[in-house]
Amino acid sequence: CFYKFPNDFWWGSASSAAQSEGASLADGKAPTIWDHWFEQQPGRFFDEVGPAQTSTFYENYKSDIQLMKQLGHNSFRTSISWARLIPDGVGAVNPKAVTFYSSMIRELKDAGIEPFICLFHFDMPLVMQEKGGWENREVVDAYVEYAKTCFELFGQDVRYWFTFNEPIVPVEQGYLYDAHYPNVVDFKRAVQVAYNTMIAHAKAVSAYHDSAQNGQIGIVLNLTPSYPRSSHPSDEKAARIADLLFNRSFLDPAVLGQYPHELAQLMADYSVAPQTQPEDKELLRSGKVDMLGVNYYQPRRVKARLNAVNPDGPMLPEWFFEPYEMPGRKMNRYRGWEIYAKGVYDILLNLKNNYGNIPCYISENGMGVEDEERFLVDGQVQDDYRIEFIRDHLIWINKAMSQGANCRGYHLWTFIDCWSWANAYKNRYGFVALDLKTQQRTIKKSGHWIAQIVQEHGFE
Ligand code: BGP
Repeated sequence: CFYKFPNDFWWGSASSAAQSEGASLADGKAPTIWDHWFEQQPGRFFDEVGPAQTSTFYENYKSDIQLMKQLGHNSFRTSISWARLIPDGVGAVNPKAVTFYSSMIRELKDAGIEPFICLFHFDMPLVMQEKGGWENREVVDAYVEYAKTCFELFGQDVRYWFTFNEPIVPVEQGYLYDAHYPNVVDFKRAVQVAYNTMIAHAKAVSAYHDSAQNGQIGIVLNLTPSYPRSSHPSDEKAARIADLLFNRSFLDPAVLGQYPHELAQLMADYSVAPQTQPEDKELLRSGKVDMLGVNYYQPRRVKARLNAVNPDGPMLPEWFFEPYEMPGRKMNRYRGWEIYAKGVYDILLNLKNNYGNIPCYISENGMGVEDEERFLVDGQVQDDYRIEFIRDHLIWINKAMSQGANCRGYHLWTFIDCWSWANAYKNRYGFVALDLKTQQRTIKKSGHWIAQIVQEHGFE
């Protein structure tokens, strides 16, 4: 059987400014929360390679883009750094940043690679976080001005924009689970952050539409299908609430322009509803996306809560369910994430059936593996496990498409092994291996494999 993909399918990989550019305090760039956090916690990060260096894309973008071309890419997703473009968060634009991003985008276009550009990939400018981050509506307005600046500066060349990457991650990791800066654990504040992010998103979408540019704008969401342990009503209820909290809390306002009634009710019942402004409902309604980026790594399996929660402990999403480890599940043991390729099919069918079959792109999918040097043969990483991972997911994507799902592209996380927020360079994800000492790039087996798939528009 040949798994055929449309000739105009987008094939590529994804990265982000903070994780690939490096030069994090060079050429006028101001610090983000990541630069700040990294400095605060020496020794915490593997290898001590931080955002100041990462994979030196700022310096090497021209040759890296040629490498993308060699790997058959016809699209590439990355982000613009707000702190590089507008170092004070508001006001003056940094001319060196304009030169860099214009040149990078032009270089991609000249190589026949379509840029998919995201405006915010976790990298809050420190100066904005100091004003309260997303809890402060002033920061929302500053973001919208930054977004408009990007549309004006780069909108001639960029046809695909994303307002945010995985907006739930700063909410969970920064305001619930104490894993990212600002290390707050407070459900009510987390809800406010989530809500204000979506207001910022909706305003940016409307601003883009008002600018009458010739392109599309969307948001990248990490969708985690929620599967109940059993069909028992209490397990199903647990899965429904997990879905509400982790998926529909962003998916519904983004695509349908309103929050699910059940979610609003739940927030009210627990006295964690966000502060709103009278114009917000209309803002959300008029800020619906044109398309969606879907990041998919793993499903969420849950069961009804059996053990009572500690009422004196902080409120957490886990009050409503318990994680469930399905026996026999396939694991990526390096990252501790389940591998379940059918999840991507379930997401695409859900978008088809319940979200107007909105056009979507797989904006991230991938497999992080530790110590890939072990798999070196004649200087090339033999990452057959990654090929199998991608292949399995593509088969399910193909099946969803044959049933009418509106998926238009696939981007692997990531192009060149890159720096990661909590794990630095421990887990390698790329089509291209990076030697941290020399910054030398070497194409892995999967990189050659994808080039062939793109050329043949599919595989057997
Ligand atoms: C996604 C992020 C990426 C990337 C990826 C891999 O959530 O959008 O920025 O980091 O996950 O995750 P990790 O690097 O934590 O292994």
